[in-house]
Amino acid sequence: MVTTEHTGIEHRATFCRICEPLCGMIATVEDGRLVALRPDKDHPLSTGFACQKGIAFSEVVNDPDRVTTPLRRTADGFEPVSWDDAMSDIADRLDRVVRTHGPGAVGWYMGNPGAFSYAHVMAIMAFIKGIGPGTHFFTASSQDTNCRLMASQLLYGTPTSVPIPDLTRTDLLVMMGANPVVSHGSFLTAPRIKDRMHDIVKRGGRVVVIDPRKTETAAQFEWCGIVPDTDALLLLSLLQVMFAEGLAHTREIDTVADGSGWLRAQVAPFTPEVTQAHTGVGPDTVRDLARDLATTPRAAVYGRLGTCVGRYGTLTSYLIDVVNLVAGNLDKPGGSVIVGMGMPAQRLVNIGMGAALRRTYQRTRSRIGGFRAIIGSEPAALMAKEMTTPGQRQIRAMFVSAGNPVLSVPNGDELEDALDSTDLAVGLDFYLTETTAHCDYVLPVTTMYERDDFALVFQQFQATPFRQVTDAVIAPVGQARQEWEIIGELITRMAGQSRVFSGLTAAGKALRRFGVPFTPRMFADVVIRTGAGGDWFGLRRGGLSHRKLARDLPHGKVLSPHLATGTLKSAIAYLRGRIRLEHSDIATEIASLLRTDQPDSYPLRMIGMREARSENSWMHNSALLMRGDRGHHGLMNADDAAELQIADGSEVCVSSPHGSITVPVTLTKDIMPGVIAVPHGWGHKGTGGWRLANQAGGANVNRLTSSDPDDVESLAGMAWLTGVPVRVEPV
Ligand SMILES: Nc1nc2c(c(=O)[nH]1)N[C@H]1C(S)=C(S)[C@@H](COP(=O)(O)OP(=O)(O)OC[C@H]3O[C@@H](n4cnc5c(=O)[nH]c(N)nc54)[C@H](O)[C@@H]3O)O[C@H]1N2
Ligand SMILES: Nc1nc2c(c(=O)[nH]1)N[C@H]1C(S)=C(S)[C@@H](COP(=O)(O)OP(=O)(O)OC[C@H]3O[C@@H](n4cnc5c(=O)[nH]c(N)nc54)[C@H](O)[C@@H]3O)O[C@H]1N2
Ligand code: SF4
Ligand SMILES: [Mo]
Repeated sequence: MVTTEHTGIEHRATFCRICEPLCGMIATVEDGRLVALRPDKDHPLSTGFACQKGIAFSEVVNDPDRVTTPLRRTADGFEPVSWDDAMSDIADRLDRVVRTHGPGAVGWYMGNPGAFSYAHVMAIMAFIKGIGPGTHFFTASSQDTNCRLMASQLLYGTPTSVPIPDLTRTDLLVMMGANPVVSHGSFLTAPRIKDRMHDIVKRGGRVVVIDPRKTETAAQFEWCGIVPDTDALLLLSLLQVMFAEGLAHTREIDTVADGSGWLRAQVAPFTPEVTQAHTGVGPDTVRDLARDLATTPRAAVYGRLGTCVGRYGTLTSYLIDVVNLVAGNLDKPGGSVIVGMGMPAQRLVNIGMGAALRRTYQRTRSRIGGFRAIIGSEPAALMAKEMTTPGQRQIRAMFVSAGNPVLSVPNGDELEDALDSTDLAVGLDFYLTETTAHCDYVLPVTTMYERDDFALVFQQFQATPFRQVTDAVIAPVGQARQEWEIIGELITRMAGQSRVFSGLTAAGKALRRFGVPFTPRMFADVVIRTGAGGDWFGLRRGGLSHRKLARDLPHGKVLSPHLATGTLKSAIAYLRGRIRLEHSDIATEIASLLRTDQPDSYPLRMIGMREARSENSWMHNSALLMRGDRGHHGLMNADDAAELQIADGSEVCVSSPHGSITVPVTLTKDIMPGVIAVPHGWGHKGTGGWRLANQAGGANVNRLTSSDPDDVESLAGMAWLTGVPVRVEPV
């Protein structure tokens, strides 16, 4: 909707895409320039809420440090070049790499903001498919969600069926490894999530937060402290109690799942007394929680980043769903629910997709470490080694879009050298970052407000089913272009020179012959029209299409007040339509749980910590967010610090077997003994072009994490980012 106050000023309804709630925003546009952002009061779910980052985003759009022309690296820095020069040189060099070394010499890393642009994701898929078999693909998900997807692949046969807690109806929410008061929720799209959690308490329910730190979320609800990276043991003990005390909903389990006998035998040794020594959670607490979960009619366990980035991410994610199943809470109102897109043939779509993705998983192995591919992606922790290790499929041309892996992936130093060693490195970003500074070309992209959007990836994680699309609210700043346009042009240029992409461009030509140039929006339209609430191309009167949403419903539309339940079968991709509990890979993980121990010289465990005014590595250049001289600091237990003679606010040296950093620490009682929390995304050091961020500096915490294949989680290739053994010393 556009309201014109007086000539030149417009207020346009749109939505924020920095993080997952996708809060409604009103953009004030003056003479084509985005001058302000404010929360949209008419958005049915965020109802006038937006966080500081969302509001500060106009500073990113208008940042004087923003890259707005293509840049080429020279011996002494970067120089602006024309799009045509940049694209023709990139196409030539890429063509040479593919001709000489084959498609396996090409790699792409897509970072977190990529997931918020459906067109960006689609274009990369087309690119990788077009280059040919063996092309390497990495995403931020191997530092985030791949194990959650893998657990779904094991249980339901497809990584795309991921349950979420039915937030608006639950009476007991157990949150493990998530801090939504700061993060605003993840794999759970729920605007005003903090309010929705307080609603649970208001209706007489409870929210229990299991976390090594008494976080901003834990402080507002009930906190249960846990030793980092031991959640799998806690979950096993919950299951042990449920089976031993006859609380397990056995009839229900056997109706929907195969393998309950196997499961029961697996969990039997893990009594709360056995697990307590590892988790630090007392047997009474475990028994009470098991009883509450199994007897509260509307209860759900939800796990997120903290349960994904330890050494057992897949096992832990698997066990969270299994606890929900055994407690009788899967696919129930107020329980844990797989949402899906609500397509009429959802089950058939899942069966087809699940079979294809399972086949890819079985057939592909990463060159380094032999890891299997989760939705076609490899472990990013091994990306540098894939560039530097000679042999077939060594990466020689590397693309990085919407990511800053030098700061976000283990061993950034190794990655900097690796990028420098390639024949071609190209970054698609609107900043010169610690990563893109190592690219031969940096191509300027539009920000989210300079492109149309439909948050495809997040539709199935909505706590309240909802649809919204947006047009671009301003034209691209400077010479910025959308990723899909850049990739599309590269595909066209390459197809002109070699045979790669000829299939894709033929399909594009065929469409154009019918008078329809292909745009990603066509795909979004099909999804909207065939999904829940869609118009089924005219068959359903009053239903939604992209056009209708854009034209008539600028603040979006709630599809129904609550999630649909009783839909489990359509989410299962196994032909039998039943959940599979028994997996030898899971048994192997369980067997290895008690074997791992802490090296003596690294007695503490490091965890991560997100901050309200940061978004991973990339919002440290906004004056609004950096006000008050913000800098990087860790958080340490006051008793541990006293023992080490460390004073509040002093600098400490944190070392792991892989590296060391120096960072000031704040002391607190609100963290488990033996644990230190250090935020990631800092460590700006002047290679990047963001001046304010560089001034703030900080340390790259991922110098402490491991890029050794032995430390990568075996089932989903997850980086090990929590519970990292460290030593802390005063400096
Ligand atoms: N303000 C802000 N918001 C963000 C981001 C940001 O950088 N800043 N990043 C966005 C991104 S990319 C994501 S993926 C989401 C993540 O959102 P969340 O999943 O909510 O993740 P975090 O906020 O990192 O919270 C993870 C919690 O897990 C705890 N933890 C660490 N190790 C363990 C463990 O072994 N067991 C248990 N039980 N807990 C553990 C940590 O103490 C922490 O409180 O946030 C998004 N939102
Ligand atoms: N130790 C530790 N490491 C972590 C984590 C942790 O908790 N602890 N968290 C992990 C998680 S969950 C994640 S998601 C990753 C994030 O890791 P990455 O995605 O690799 O890094 P970001 O810092 O999010 O960098 C995003 C980049 O994208 C650019 N950008 C923003 N919007 C757009 C856009 O629309 N298009 C393009 N082309 N570029 C854009 C920004 O300028 C920035 O340079 O970090 C992971 N690393
Ligand atoms: S919570 Fe996330 S989506 Fe909402 S305004 Fe803040 S950054 Fe944007
Ligand atoms: Mo993430």
